[in-house]
Amino acid sequence: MADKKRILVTSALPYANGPLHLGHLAGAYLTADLYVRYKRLVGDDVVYICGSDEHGVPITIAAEKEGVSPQDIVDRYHEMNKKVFEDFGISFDYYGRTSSKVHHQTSQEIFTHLNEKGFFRKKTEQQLYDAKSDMFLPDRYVKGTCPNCSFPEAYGDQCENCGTSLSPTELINPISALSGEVPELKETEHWYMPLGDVQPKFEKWLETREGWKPNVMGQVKSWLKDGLSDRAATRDLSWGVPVPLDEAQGKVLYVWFDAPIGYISATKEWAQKQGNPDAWKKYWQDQETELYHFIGKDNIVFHCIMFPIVLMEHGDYVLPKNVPANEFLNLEGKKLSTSRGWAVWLHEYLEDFEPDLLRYALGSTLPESKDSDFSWKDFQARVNNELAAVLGNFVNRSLTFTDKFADGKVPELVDPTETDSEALGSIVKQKKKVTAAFEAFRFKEAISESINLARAGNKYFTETEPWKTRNENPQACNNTLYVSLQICAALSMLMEPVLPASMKKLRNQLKVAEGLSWDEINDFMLTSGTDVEVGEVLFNKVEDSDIEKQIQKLEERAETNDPVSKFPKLKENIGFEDFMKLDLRAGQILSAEKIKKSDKLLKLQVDLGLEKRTIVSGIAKHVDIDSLKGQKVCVVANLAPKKLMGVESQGMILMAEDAEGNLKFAETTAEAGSTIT
Ligand code: B3M
Ligand code: ZN
Repeated sequence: MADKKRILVTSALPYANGPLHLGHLAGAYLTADLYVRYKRLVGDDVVYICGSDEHGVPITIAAEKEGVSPQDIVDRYHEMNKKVFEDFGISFDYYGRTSSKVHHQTSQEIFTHLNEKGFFRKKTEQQLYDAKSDMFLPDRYVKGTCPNCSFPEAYGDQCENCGTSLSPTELINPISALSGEVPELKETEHWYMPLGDVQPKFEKWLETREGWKPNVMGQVKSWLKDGLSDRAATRDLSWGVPVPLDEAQGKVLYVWFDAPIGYISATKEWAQKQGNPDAWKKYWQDQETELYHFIGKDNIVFHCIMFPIVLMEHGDYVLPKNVPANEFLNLEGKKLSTSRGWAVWLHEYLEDFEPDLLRYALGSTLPESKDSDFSWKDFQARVNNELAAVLGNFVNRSLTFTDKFADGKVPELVDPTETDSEALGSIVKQKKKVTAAFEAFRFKEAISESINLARAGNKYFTETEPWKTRNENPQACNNTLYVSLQICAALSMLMEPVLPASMKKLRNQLKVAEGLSWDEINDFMLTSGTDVEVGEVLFNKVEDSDIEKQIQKLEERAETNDPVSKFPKLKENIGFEDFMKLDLRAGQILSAEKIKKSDKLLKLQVDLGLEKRTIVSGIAKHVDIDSLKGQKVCVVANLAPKKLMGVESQGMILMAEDAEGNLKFAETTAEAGSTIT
């Protein structure tokens, strides 16, 4: 066997601000796991690192939306995401988190080292500031119109419509995402990475990279063509890694500065856990290491340009050998969108199906070189027509025939025909193709060439008709079973990366030892005379009704989240202070009468606990006036009094309007006078 390589693989650290969906798996995790599992079988020294990205505006915005602390958010989703990865068999050696102490220290050390080398350029600049919330508005804290495509909902760091990366001050008509106010400009000081200065050196390094995917290299080249500009490594925020300088009080490191360093910190923590705290160094500081970052295409600039420049300028670290980024996965022909509910959540998937099925179906449609589509129909077809009808069926017929006609043992191969030898030969032939595909990060191809071996096996089984030869020519039958079982054994290893749980079952049935290496995949893995076992069916078919249920779930959720639904669009956010100005109280209607000359208005006497009020309300057409007495209601108690049809109204009753325009009481069970907050 060739010399063992030292390989460090990372998958993008997902933000711990929500659950994971199909798009995540297809982007940075399944491919990396396929690669890592393959490389482990090859016998290389592999460490696979990931963890939660717990800083940045995506976290604080999620916390503000829910009215909880950022720590609550990251604690919740770190655990949830870690578990779902485990359930899907994503085989990280370590899953860290960027809120850890080791991470804070590591990022501060790297910042300090770069700062002492004079890498950063300190600049004072005008930035958007929300006076009402007393806060600068970096990144997603500001929304506005994209200067590139005029999309009205672009963020301060990026337009999700055209993909352009932006800085907040480039937005047309910026609005604070916090208060809805128009921000002002205010001076602030930041530490910038002068990427442009390093560009020539960086380009030289880039030229030495081999085998990068055209979609990745293309994007990198286009950034370089435009010329790299300075990027701030610091932010005026309170959540994050504090900038380790006295003069930078109240500032934290930019999340994209600290997050990739998370790969290093997590490797340190992994090493500590191994009981060998220095073990991380050889993975990050010995130039023999092959470093691979697996990511989605939206992270290319950070992993292919910014982080390599940081590492290069630091001087002590290994730079990536390759960054096999994926494109995007669409869902049922439409762009995935968590805000619109157009997503399949991984934890929900697991309520209905086995993880291996999705690993296979998704692995077969990965957006490797262009965007691809996941549909439930395709999922069903992959499971039924490939996993069940080809792989499962082949394994099942090979084992049941052996059980019935060969005493449950691997028979001898005697005087094989050309057909037998050819089928046996397909093992090594397909193994070569699968190996080449894995080495070139062509995972779809690795999977399809693996299943092609099962296909060849199935075809061979049918052609040699063991159900006939078992009477006419028992040795021919034995030869068919020998060859088929060898193919099954090879499949149990070749398909281990994509189907870890099912292939383990298969190895058990075939008595293939655990711990074999890729080198040991050949056409004589099973010894004649070995007992094999007919086990449970490996893959059950997915019924139409299973799929319909999924599609329905998707559509229902999309409807409730659809921004162009039957309900009016949500109004702009208001600040908490604005909300607190309202004095809402529980009340109870004492009496109701019609107001003359009006068919809409009712004059109500309402008990507000501390006092009684007269309230005029436009609900006459929506309620039964005789049943109003005793009705509990919510009242806006501090609305300025207003005369309506000659009657002074001293407040307002809260009503909910449905899609047809019917008004219903916003009810309460509280005692009259209770405050509503
Ligand atoms: N958390 C962005 C993302 O989830 C970011 C990746 C960090 S990798 C260092 O898309
Ligand atoms: Zn745009």
